[in-house]
Amino acid sequence: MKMKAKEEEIRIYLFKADTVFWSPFKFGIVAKKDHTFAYNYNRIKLLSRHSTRWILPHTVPDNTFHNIFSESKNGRYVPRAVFVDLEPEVIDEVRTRYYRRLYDTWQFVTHKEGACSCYTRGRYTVGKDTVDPVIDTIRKMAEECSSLQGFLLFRSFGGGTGSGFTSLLLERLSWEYGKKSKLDFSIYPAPNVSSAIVEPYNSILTAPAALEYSDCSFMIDNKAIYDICRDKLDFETPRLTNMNLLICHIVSSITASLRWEGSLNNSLDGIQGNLVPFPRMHFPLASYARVISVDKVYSQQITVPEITNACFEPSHQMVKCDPRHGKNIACCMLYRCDVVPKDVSAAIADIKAKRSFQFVDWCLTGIKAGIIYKTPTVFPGGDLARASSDVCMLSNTTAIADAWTRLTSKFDLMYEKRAFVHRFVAEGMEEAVFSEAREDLAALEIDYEEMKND
Ligand SMILES: Nc1nc2c(ncn2[C@@H]2O[C@H](COP(=O)(O)OP(=O)(O)OP(=O)(O)O)[C@@H](O)[C@H]2O)c(=O)[nH]1
Ligand SMILES: [Mg+2]
Repeated sequence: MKMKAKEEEIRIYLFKADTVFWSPFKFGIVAKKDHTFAYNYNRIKLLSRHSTRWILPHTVPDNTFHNIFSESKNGRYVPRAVFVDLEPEVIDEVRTRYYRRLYDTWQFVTHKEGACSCYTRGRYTVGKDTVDPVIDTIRKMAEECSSLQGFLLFRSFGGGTGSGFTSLLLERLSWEYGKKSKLDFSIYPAPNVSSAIVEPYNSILTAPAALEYSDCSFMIDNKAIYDICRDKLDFETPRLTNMNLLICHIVSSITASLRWEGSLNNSLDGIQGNLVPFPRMHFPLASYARVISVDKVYSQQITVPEITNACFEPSHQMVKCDPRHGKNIACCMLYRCDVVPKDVSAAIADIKAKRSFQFVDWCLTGIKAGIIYKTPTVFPGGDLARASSDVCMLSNTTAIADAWTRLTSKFDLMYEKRAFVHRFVAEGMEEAVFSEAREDLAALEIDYEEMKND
């Protein structure tokens, strides 16, 4: 079957740990090794070092991979990604190690010194010198696209680069590519995995830019991910690598419809069109099933009602909050499986009948479902067992406000004492920026509250 070429997207990685930098892409590629990305034999060989299966170029069915790969002059297919950090060390890991051959050197942009977990350094001082080279790199990549649809950013809320520099970058992207979609995957800080005490400050300070310039933000709460790895994958103390591999599955599931033909969320615009009725309320809660460890799996078969039900369990959510205390503004379920639509409809009807899943009155569509007829794959040697199907539920629920409230309470506790504020002000930021950001968040919390009581 000949499929239409999809519009291109550019992925921008601002994460810290080396694995996160490349693993979403690495996974994305491995996820498709049976089909599309088998194109360049050398590359597949490179990617499949854990795998015994070899893929031949003639298995490539179409050119849909162009949306996330560009073809270089020598016929290599290179992920359309830019890796950015204010310090060089972390990206050097990617630059110098095994996966370096996936990329061209100009795709890595680093500065000499990091933002030291300080929003102000990321945005106003160190970051200011880096933003132009980053924009130049993105422009170069964008010029190679025939029809750029937008950007996916991967960053943390808590880091100085993730918060400060990303705010600046979002602003610049909006100037340069006003109409293009910008979606972000943002790591939400958790005390047990956190590296800095000021993460609530950074998270709140970056919120105004996220509210204004990002079209849709998927928050990934490190505490939620940590708990899933501990409880479902049986890691006593999950490491970032374990957490990142799980995040890869979620990113892969949310973005599957961008890579493959499906009935729902076929473009970045489509995702926000289905999930974001109001521009500021753009923080859908993602829930993912099925997560089962390789050691526990007895059968690869799993039923549609099982995975559908699992998505409504708090233990499968990517952000800790209680959707039973909120109302849904929009909801999509993205299946990857070989099932027929009627099974999906029946599973969803069953959920509606059994559970209290409240929608705002004016949401007439209820739960929308889309199916991608590709079974999910797993990262070779990874923690998750292979499954015949998976599902990601994206619900724009007012309950996500709980996550913001947790951050604002921590912010308030510290800011009341002006703790650490001098560090931010010393870098040249007006102290008023703190209160302005906090007010913006207060307004968002009120918006969610009003929507819930509507
Ligand atoms: N899930 C996950 N979280 C991470 C990873 N690396 C860092 N974090 C979290 O991200 C937050 C800190 O962000 P970093 O990525 O270290 O910071 P940064 O954006 O590089 O900013 P600076 O280093 O301050 O310039 C903390 O909450 C960490 O727990 C990772 O690989 N996976
Ligand atoms: Mg860093």
